[in-house]
Amino acid sequence: DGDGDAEDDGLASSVSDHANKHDEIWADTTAYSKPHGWCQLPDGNWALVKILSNSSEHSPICLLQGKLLRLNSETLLPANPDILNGVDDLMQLSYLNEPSVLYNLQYRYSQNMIYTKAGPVLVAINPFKKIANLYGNSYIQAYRSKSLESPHVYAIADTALREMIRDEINQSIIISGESGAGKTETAKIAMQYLAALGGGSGIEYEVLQTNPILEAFGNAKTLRNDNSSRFGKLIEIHFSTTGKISGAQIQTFLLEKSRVVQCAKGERSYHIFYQLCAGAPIPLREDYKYLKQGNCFEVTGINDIERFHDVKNALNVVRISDEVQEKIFGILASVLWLGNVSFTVIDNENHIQVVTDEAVHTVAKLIGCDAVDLKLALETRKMKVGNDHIIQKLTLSQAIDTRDALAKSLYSSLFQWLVEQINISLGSGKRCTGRSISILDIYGFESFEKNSFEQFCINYANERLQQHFNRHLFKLEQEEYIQDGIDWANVEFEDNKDCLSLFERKPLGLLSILDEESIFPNGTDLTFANKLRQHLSYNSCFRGERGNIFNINHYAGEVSYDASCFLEKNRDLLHMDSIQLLARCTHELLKIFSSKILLMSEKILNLSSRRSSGPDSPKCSVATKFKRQLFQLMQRLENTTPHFIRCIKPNNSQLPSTYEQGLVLQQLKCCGVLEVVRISRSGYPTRMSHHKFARRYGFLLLESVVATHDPLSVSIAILRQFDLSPEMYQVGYTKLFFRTGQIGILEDTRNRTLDGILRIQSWFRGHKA
Ligand code: AOV
Ligand code: MG
Repeated sequence: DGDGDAEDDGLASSVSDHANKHDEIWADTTAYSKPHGWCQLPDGNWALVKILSNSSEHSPICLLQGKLLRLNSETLLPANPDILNGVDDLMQLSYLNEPSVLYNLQYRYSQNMIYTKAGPVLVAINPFKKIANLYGNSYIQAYRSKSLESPHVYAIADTALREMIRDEINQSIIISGESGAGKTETAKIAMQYLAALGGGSGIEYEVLQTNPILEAFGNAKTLRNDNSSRFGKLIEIHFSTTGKISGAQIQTFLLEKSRVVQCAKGERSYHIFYQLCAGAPIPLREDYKYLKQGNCFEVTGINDIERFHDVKNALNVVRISDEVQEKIFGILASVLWLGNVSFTVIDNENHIQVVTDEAVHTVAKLIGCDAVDLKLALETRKMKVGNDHIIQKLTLSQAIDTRDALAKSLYSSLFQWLVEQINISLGSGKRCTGRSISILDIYGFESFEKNSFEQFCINYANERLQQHFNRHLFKLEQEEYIQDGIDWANVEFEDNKDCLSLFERKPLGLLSILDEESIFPNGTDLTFANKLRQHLSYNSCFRGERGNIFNINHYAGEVSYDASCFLEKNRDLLHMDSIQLLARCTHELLKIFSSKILLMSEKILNLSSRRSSGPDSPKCSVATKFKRQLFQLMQRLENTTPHFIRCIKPNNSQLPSTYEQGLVLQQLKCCGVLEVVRISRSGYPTRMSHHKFARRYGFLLLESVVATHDPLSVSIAILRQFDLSPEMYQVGYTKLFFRTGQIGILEDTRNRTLDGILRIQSWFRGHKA
């Protein structure tokens, strides 16, 4: 074996060749009789090495791509026997170390097998390309009939459907993962399966057509994902007692409003704006300031004109008439034109006047009000002082805020209203008589260079979801042990409760301090950040920095937040003058919107007058409302049987066939897959039925008990003969449960014995000849 020289210092040079060639290393999975191991290369990637000698006194000598190396035994991790190559469930791996898991996933990924089970969880690695022979009707039927059983979203949806009918319990499919990992696509694939199997009445087509609408109005290009969801969504699909879809209901969570008026370079506002402009005769997009600031109009692979037709078609399907669609587009246009409304400073106190130009007139025309009224609402604010009303002139920054608040409010009201219309069409008004399957697709964990209030809320939501994930997986895992009757002391697990309590603690948690500061007359983003530093530094998940900056150590990594605009975004005020303006508009939808907004703000005013605080009671702050929504969501999910899908992003460039080990590892670790694997390691990850075990290893027995005994006795005899220490396995009613690595020992002996038999056979053949 090997003809190179053993070199102590050879690693660096041979390794540098290998850094470029690691694909080859991964591909080198030919049968081996010597044990293999993983060694970490300087670039952080892992390479498979053959271990030639491994004694206790000397460091092991290994063969890496034809070169002999002496490695530090601590850097060498055991590799799995090759019968376990590319197994479709990570639980089958004897060694669950990081390189083994990474290798297994990569091995499968390179063969377009993007789905792998990690015990009860489905891991889905984003292929960033269309994979042939994976989706569509014939595959749906194959999973239905169980002629295909490899891991798949279809298989998860099928299990959910079966369990819903069998157990008469509502189900949920919970999809998580970082931004761009493939959650929204996965949700659609699951919906496709449910629609195909539960179809018939035609309502399933309507359910599917909600996707293009919500994506147009709620998704946008970000630096992470060209089609990033900027809202959370739970779609509950209702089934009749016969298993047919009878309707659906959609609940959305906190749309990112700020994107309407502001987005980073290289990002876009919501797709629908570009679709609308692309459909117009002249490309108007670049004339709109709200769209111009991202300096990004086209997205490769997205045809805005085609999408616009799809959206219009989908709107028709959910019974939104052409006439109403025109009204919707009118509101969208008014939002864009609002962004073009500009101001001139008229005195040295920075007071302003609205420039009377095309923009103001167009907005007024579109929303159906007098241009003079619109100008007044943007230039001044009515204030109540004692019993008198006074009129206050706005400064430039106040006027810009007022204008942007109006635009944001118009857009988010439109979004809310659309969801309501869709729900009416999907028949959520009717009572659901049968059972349901809910699919959860929220915005994934985000960490940008600059993270604001939106990331704060998004990451908080992911933190909540992570807790739900942890609890259920520990529970499931431990239930299997108990079911098979083995001794089992409950496993303690590290959860993210410290981070959640950092957010939720009262009175001194992130959210309560934010609310406190939001109603405090002298509160600013800086005083908020200072209070955080003052009160939260004890929590290991919090790290205060200078100025507005603070860091939170999330389950998925540390994120640095900038508190600028936190208070304003949390208050989310639309001034009474703007609300009254909308109420007076002749545009029909705006009347509906304004009455809703008014209702909300009256609630706020009532609450606050009772509490005698400012006009923005913390009871209705954005963060608190969001927290309440999340709690309700968790309660709803608790009443369902969950099915988890973890989406993984294999590279940050949205490229096909590019698997970055470090990036995948980081997600596996932080989004909990390695966590599940870690729990399994402390438990008994390898399970084999007595029958299979007896057949595979029975021939190794010295006494021949095989013929005369049942599989259970044979299994026990094998375990005795190998002197496996009792804490390394458990004998269940139907299966054997092994600790990590144990089956590898048996497998090695089996291979050596088989090898010996083969050698003896060939020796005999040689001597006969
Ligand atoms: P996300 O929902 O997880 O991100 P998406 O579902 O939008 O991510 O996926 C991002 C992109 O990856 C899609 O637009 C597709 O191009 C590609 N993709 C994902 N899954 C598949 C698949 N199964 N087959 C082919 N391409 C796929 V976010 O919403 O940003 O957190 O907020
Ligand atoms: Mg998404």
